[in-house]
Amino acid sequence: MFSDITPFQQHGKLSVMDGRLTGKDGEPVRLFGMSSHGIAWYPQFVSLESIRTLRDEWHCNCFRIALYTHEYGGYCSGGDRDELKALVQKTAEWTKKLGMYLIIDWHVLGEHSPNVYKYEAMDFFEEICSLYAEREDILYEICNEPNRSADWPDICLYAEDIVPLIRRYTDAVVIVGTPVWSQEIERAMEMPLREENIMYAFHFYSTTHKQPLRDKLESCVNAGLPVFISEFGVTDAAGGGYIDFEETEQWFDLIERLGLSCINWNLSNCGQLCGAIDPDCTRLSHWIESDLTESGRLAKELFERLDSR
Ligand code: IDC
Repeated sequence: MFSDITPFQQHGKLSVMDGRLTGKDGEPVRLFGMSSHGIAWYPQFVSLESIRTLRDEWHCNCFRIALYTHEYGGYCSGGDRDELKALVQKTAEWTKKLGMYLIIDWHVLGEHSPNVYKYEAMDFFEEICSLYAEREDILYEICNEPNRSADWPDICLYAEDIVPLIRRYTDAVVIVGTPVWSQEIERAMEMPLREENIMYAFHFYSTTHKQPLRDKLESCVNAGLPVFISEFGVTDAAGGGYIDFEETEQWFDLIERLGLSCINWNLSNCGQLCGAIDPDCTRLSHWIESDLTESGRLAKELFERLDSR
């Protein structure tokens, strides 16, 4: 259970050394926790109390806030930008108060390429990073899951504009999405970005993704590629289906062995299996066992296990 020292007090400012996420004293750090669903749709699950619950009852040391860009009501598709930004800012105050790490996720998905809304992303990161230039507990995820025709050179074009802009304010860890819904990390290995403190996103959903992807992850990490699992599901890749406990077990054996960070999709009662909270549950924090879906219970158990090692 959570002790008197907060995660941020323990590890302080993070950096990437020799391909590993590293804390202030050079120690290896593993971040784990929940991702919000899109905050345009499920803002009620993002609060001081919900994040406190994740810290104190779910053993989490990190929270990811997902800002969809393209989907209905997203940041670049008719959403109320001021309202969305206000929730990002409130969340940054809450995680600070709780001593948790925060990932601000620019949730590229339906637009396929991060270049579609590159100028909006530049304005967003400029504003947010200038606000948080002094913060040492925030990580920036600049494009959740490039997909379809968005290849690594396209992502590099985007990152080469966004990362230097972020660097004018902060040397915080930046997580960069990779092609094919953040699975083709090998492309980043062939042609890494030149900036410091970069990690590459790798996402998996255990009912869909299996041993060949684990082999690839393992060989890339062993070759020194800095990889951050900024999203995983214990469901299929569409967020539903069923839970493959055996595959999930194998993923977590590997995650433990490689000392990787991992963030579960998602903290909401969205009604899909990947939503951690039961659709009938009205509680917004301090959930009891029966408030959780099967995947919510499993995620909580996985974090507890990671925390005890
Ligand atoms: C899904 C949500 C679903 C929403 C959809 C939007 O669970 O409610 O309608 O996005 O297209 C991802 C994405 C993540 C997906 C999730 C499940 O990063 O946004 O969420 N997933 O499909 N990558 C693989 C799976």
